[in-house]
Amino acid sequence: MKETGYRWSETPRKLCYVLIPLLIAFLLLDNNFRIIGRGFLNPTIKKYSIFGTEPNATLIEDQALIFNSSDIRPDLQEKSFFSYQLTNSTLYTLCRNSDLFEMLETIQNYEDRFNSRYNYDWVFLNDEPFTEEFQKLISNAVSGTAKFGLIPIEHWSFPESLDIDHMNDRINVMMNDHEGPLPYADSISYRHMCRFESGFFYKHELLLDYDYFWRVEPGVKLYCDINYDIFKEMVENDYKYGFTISTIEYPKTIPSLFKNVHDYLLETDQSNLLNNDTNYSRFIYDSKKENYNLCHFWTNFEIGNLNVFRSKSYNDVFEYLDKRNGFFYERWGDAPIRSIILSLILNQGDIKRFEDIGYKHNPYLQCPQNEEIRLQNRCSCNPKEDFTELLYSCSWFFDRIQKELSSVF
Ligand SMILES: Nc1nc2c(ncn2[C@@H]2O[C@H](COP(=O)(O)OP(=O)(O)O)[C@@H](O)[C@H]2O)c(=O)[nH]1
Ligand SMILES: [Mg+2]
Repeated sequence: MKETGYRWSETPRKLCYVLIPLLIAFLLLDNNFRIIGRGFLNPTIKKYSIFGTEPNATLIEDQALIFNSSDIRPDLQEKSFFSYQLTNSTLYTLCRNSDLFEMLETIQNYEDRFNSRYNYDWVFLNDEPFTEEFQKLISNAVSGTAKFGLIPIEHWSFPESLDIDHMNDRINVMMNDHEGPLPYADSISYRHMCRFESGFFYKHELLLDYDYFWRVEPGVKLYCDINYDIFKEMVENDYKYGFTISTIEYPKTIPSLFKNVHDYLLETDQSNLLNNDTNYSRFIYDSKKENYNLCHFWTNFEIGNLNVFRSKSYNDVFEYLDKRNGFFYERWGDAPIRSIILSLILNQGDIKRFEDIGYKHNPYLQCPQNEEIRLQNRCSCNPKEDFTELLYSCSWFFDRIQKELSSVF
């Protein structure tokens, strides 16, 4: 009897040794078989997968899976471990190999403030092949999968219709402006960059897999935690485009841009888009001067629905403008191009200003004015340096228009 009793009490104990670790492992995995909360650990643990299926799978043995459930975002806690699904989105950066160390700083900041909780992918594009060193150091810093792509030459070269001598003459004029040379006046690579970001990035094969992108540039910085899935915010509210800072364009870089937009609208019988309360035309169009008011979303921070950029309505306008060669004869920026097209083709409610985000691209900072938000999100920016309400910002104007129009409808 004594022996039998011993055996019966021993068996459940042994079973517990097997079942409890299994249960814990199960609880720590999300439905993509990724470890929930791994971002709260050292990012080096990111590539650990119990099935070892992720490339370069590494488990840093001494990084124990210390899991503090109070660290988990409230929405994850509420939704339970098993229902959280990432959106089909990626961070996206266009940069050069020489941007490596500035980029690493920015990645570390974006990971700390946001991505280490979600592990979204990050796509890097370049007009030259990324070096091995670039790929190694960047992959190590990104908590999701880092992908590296080369831009096809046809998306980064002069159009056949371009008259190079004429372009050089125009560059000379810009360089000798009586107020001094315009920014990037003589830069050909900057012109390719603006054209690529206006009409080609969303066609790159690495971005074709995604529905949303968040553009990030080397050197930019987040000043507050983003304690929610910003992509999910876009998807669930059906926002097509999100921004933080907006400002005014140098008119001398776009002397003929609006005339060309206007011609396009006339030729396609869509002039009504300029005097329309259902889209965002009021944000970009000065109806008294019948001209572009120079307001644009600052595209170094933008979150967008790639399907909008791939749409016929976006590309028809882009292609029309591109044929005018203003990217080269003048120095059209992707920000005014983007802002004009989106303001015309999107409907009220489609564009979101993320006023809760602390963000800086030199020289402008957006810093939340609400102290509660700053405390909650551990902001480190000085609210007195916020650009939003200043003269050259268009964000206060954007807010005013939103308010006016929402009271109309
Ligand atoms: N690969 C590549 N990226 C570029 C080039 N020029 C600019 N970029 C990237 O394009 C973005 C905008 O360029 P930036 O110099 O920051 O322009 P700014 O913000 O208008 O002053 C940044 O992400 C740059 O890294 C280029 O010639 N090649
Ligand atoms: Mg920049």
